Amino acid sequence: MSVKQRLLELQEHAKEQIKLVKSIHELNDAKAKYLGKKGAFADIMSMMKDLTNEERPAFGKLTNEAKVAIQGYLDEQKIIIDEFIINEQLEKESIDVSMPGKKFEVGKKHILTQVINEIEDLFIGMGYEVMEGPEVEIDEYNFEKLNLPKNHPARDMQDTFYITDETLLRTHTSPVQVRTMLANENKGPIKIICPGKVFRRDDDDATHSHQFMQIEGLVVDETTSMADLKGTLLAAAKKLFGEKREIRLRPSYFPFTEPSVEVDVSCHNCNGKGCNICKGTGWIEVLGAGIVNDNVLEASGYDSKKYQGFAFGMGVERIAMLKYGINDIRSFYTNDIRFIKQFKK
Ligand code: 2U9
Repeated sequence: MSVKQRLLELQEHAKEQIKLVKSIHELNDAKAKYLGKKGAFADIMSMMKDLTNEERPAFGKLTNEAKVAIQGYLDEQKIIIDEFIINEQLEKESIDVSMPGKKFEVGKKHILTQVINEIEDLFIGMGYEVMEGPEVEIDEYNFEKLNLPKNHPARDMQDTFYITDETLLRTHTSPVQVRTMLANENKGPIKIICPGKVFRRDDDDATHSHQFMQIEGLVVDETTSMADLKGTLLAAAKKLFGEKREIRLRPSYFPFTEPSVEVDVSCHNCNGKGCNICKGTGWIEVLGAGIVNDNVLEASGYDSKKYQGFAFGMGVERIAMLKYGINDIRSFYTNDIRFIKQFKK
């Protein structure tokens, strides 16, 4: 067999064999088999010694052409294998869009946060600013500047957790109003609500908690009157409990307001006819309020001859319990997921 025939045969054989190769690993083996040092060409090269000097260049050219052709088959097969691998991977990783998706639990705001946000929104709508302050307070801001000097009997109702003789866990958010008045350098008008956590020494039961949330409001201006207070609280009651609600004020006592009132809202359950929620009276007590005591204005640097103001305070848990029919204040804090999950928005 001539050298040329041997080369053609080898090339043809390589072409057929390389077409059958299915992986990169096999392709590397094929490359070694045909083009490697000890590969198929080694035999042919040994025929070189039997050739004349004239025949050798033509032989070299033919050998080279055969090698280039075989390298071409290897390259073509590599493209085919690469494509096959990618297709196989795509097939494996394809997504079945008709499969149901993974369910993600979306968290909700705690019901107390929802009610606080609702109350904040309604007062912001009336031009109020929201102010916050520290839960650990000094006696001076929590009591003294609110017309509750040491040994005042009204302090008994607001016994609390003391850190030192002069620092304590605040019993109401009123010190935030005090801080706002003190910080107001030009002693101009104020219109704020102050939401936050407060603490009192109490025996916990269905309606009492040693820790609860309050929202208090304070308006200070030159002509603020009881009529403004009543209009403001009526608007708030209607937004919170429905447009049909009415309010009534009953005389009361707080050291920081004079006169003071307790505020009832007509029952949202029976429209004032009398039911078990309003204990047959048609009215439900929801907040306390009054005209800011002159001593309180003066203690924070306001001229009580020029300024007057009104203030109000409410317990957020009580509002939430009335709105949503919750019968135990402890439910807000015991973190039973079945309770929390009921108040999805
Ligand atoms: C300043 C001046 C006056 C805040 C007020 C009430 C009436 C009130 C209670 C409601 C239920 C507390 O959460 S509760 O137990 N609050 O009745 N709070 S007037 O008066 C202020 C506050 C700050 C400087």
